Amino acid sequence: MTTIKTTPFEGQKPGTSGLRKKTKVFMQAHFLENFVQATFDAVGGVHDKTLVLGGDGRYFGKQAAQTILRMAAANGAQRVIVGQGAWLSTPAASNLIRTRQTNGGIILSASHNPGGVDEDFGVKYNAENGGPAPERITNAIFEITKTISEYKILECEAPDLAETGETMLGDMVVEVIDPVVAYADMMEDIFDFDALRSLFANGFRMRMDSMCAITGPYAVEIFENRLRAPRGTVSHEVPLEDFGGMHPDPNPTWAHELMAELMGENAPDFGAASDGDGDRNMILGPHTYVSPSDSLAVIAANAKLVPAYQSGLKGVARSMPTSAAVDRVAESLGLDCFETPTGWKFFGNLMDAGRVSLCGEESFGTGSDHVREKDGLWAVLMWLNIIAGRGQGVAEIMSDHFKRFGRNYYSRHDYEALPIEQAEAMLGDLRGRLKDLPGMVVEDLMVANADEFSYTDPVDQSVAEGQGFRILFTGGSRVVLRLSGTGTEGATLRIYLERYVPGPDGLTEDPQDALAPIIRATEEIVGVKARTGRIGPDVIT
Ligand code: VG1
Ligand code: CO
Repeated sequence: MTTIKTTPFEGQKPGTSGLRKKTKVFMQAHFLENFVQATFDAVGGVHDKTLVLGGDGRYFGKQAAQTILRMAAANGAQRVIVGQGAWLSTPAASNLIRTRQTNGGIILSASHNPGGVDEDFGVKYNAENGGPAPERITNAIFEITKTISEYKILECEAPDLAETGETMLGDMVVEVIDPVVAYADMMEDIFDFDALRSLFANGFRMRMDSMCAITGPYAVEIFENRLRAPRGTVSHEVPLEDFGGMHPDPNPTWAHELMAELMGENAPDFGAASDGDGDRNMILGPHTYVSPSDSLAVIAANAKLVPAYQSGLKGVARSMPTSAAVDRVAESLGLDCFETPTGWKFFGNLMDAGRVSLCGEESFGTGSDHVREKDGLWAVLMWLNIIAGRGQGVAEIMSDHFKRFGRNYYSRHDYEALPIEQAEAMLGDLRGRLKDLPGMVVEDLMVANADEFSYTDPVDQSVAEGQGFRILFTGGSRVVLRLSGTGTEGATLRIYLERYVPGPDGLTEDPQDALAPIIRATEEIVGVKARTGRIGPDVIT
């Protein structure tokens, strides 16, 4: 074992999903090592502990895994369970941490950010409940990175991770496992696989776009092997180090091939995509796009059709910027509904305490208490099970839902790579004007209330402040503004727009049209285009 002297690095606070940086930054001498040692130290060391390790297959992932194995061994870990080829989707890693009762795990991914030597890499630590590290751990990691002076590593070759089985690395067991089997088995326990097999046997056509990222092997095993959907149902099914140049972010902009297929002639009955590390999902029907907020609401309303949720949900939760569509379902079903800050870690406490079983975010994230991360393929299977149970297609399910609950027209506008100072000044200025906004009339809208969201965790009473600006208009429309915590270039401003229209009529308008007055009012109040000189958002979802 060698102890290598090092210098503190210009760390950044790990955000809601660990540390994300350009790959070349992680590849600098000692950078990855410093961050990993800081992580080990922040959790009280890894002596005698068991960890899970794997990632989304992106460039540098396997090399990073080998370095981490050598460090874990030098730090006295007892065992590391690692996916073959260093592959594990985020939800599969969460499942392994839980079912193998390990002390935690390290996931190598920058999620939906592009991969490759000139793109992004990321490292995140998940705690023993299988969920993203809570703030107390990420804060400790950050503090340690500022003073770290050495790290421990074994000077030896690490296993190549090509074959499953156990080998020794120093005194530590390296257990290489098939990354897919345990996850696919869990899905078989949750869903009615017989009903889904009949769906496919009766000619139901699906397209699953894995976007050259980690869900490919999982999707092939689940949909094609176990559910016997035709070969070729899963496209871009081989994980590639640069995701084949794709941007594995399942939204209409980046999953444009899938969009074109589902919006075109001879569209299949169902379409879905997932992101780099497999925790996000997008749901489509022929000529139908399901917004993530609506997807959460539909899943909540129909969960009882799925065996694992037959006896009902414990409660539901959504992040604050997510639309209130699920709130209406919760109200009608008599369920508790929690509103949390952005980021999956806030759901963990609620799930651990047995208060909620279903959670979702507007950013294409949906999941349940089967793991402690959002889960892309789980959401796709929820939809398939609901389609099979109701005997309806996606468009019919949506229109029935809107008739019953009304529709929360919703859209998110992202302005990417803004100069950080400019973005911060704009929101700082808004913060100063919040108290003057109520009563202001713009367009035909009057501001009813404006504040900055702060959250007190109902389980441990911890407080998270500064979680986004909310401007509420009379009549229930609203706009939320916040800066991204996961971008790696400049600042990304996210503007979340929402307007509720009760059913049963008038619910087929294009969301951008339905939201046009709120979009104009936001520009008048905040002046995003005026202050940034941009002509419009970079990404609209
Ligand atoms: C984004 C999303 C947020 C999500 C986070 C991690 O964060 O908006 O809802 O929890 O990504 O998702 P931000 O701070 O950039 O808005 V993932 O799939 O990247 O782990
Ligand atoms: Co992700």
